[in-house]
Amino acid sequence: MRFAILGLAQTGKTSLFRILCGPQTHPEAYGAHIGVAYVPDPRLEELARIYHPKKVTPASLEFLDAPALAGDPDKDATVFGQVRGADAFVHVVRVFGEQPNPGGDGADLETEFALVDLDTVSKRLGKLERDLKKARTPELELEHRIVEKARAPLAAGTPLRAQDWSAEERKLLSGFQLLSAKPLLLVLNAGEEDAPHLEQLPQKHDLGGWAGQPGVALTEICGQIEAELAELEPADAAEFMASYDLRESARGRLLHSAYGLLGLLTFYTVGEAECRAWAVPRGTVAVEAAGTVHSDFGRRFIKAEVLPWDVLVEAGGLAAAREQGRVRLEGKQHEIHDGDVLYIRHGA
Ligand SMILES: Nc1nc2c(ncn2[C@@H]2O[C@H](COP(=O)(O)OP(=O)(O)OP(=O)(O)O)[C@@H](O)[C@H]2O)c(=O)[nH]1
Ligand SMILES: [Mg+2]
Repeated sequence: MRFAILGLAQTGKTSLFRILCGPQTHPEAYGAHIGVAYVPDPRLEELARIYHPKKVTPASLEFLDAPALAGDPDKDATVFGQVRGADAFVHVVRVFGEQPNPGGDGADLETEFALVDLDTVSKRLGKLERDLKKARTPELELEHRIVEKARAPLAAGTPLRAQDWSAEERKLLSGFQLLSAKPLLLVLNAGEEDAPHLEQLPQKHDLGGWAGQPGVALTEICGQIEAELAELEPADAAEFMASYDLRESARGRLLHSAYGLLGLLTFYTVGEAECRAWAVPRGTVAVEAAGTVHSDFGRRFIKAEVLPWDVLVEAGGLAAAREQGRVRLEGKQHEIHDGDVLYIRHGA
């Protein structure tokens, strides 16, 4: 799952990227960088205490630090081209410095998204109408109906993620990689004077319209301080946080929001070699989960042994949990729950 970090120049995009991914990042084309953020997970730590594995691998999300936006759809076309394939966006807006206008900056990007999408959709409609004149197939008519349905809100400047879509409509629209259809995490980046009362920022800047919108999450950070924090040892970090009256590091909060926004859950695989957490969408079934772990496991799936992580911890291991009859044997279509541990049985 990949998030692209967007925002105007000097709003704190790279600071946020460093908070999430640390210093190990990979340069991409056109000045963008890609990094991996590991999701802090106390449940995984407890599982690792039983197995003492060689390797502990938390779930991860990818972030792309995109070049600054100019605030104009024509000038921003290159950046939008780079981030189009992301699963969701993080929009960093400035709340520090001179005359911050986070609500306005947030709304401006929504307008840009809608304009760019309107262009994509209008071009597609033109093509569909030409094709329909040649042959009226049910497929073309269906696509025409869906694309036409998307055009109306875009023309009014409303993002597509705020609309109700059926699964069929969603599937078709996802092929167009429309910007305003993707989930959005709006990050208010405040100055250090706001560090002790970050949660009051949405009220202070009148962001009422943003909170609670479908497909939108809102988080406040103090980017500059927390980017420094991300590079300290844990003991130094605690002291540093206290000195700024910061209660919780932004990293955990941001990743938690990102997880919720994408509707993800975590399942685990355990063993002496590796204990690992996996992030998958809610609704994932056993055979899909197996395929995430290894494509061969998905193809040759037979059954999965499933038990909640805390039951495994209480039993002290999979063998003991089996003896106690606390492990269920599940088939391909069994829906995975957050916190499940899977032991996948597959053919050779
Ligand atoms: N006061 C204050 N300044 C900040 C904060 N975050 C960023 N800045 C300032 O903004 C500058 C740019 O921060 P970056 O994280 O590099 O911002 P960016 O959005 O990546 O910048 P560009 O990539 O150049 O568009 C920093 O050098 C700081 O001076 C903050 O939380 N508070
Ligand atoms: Mg930058």
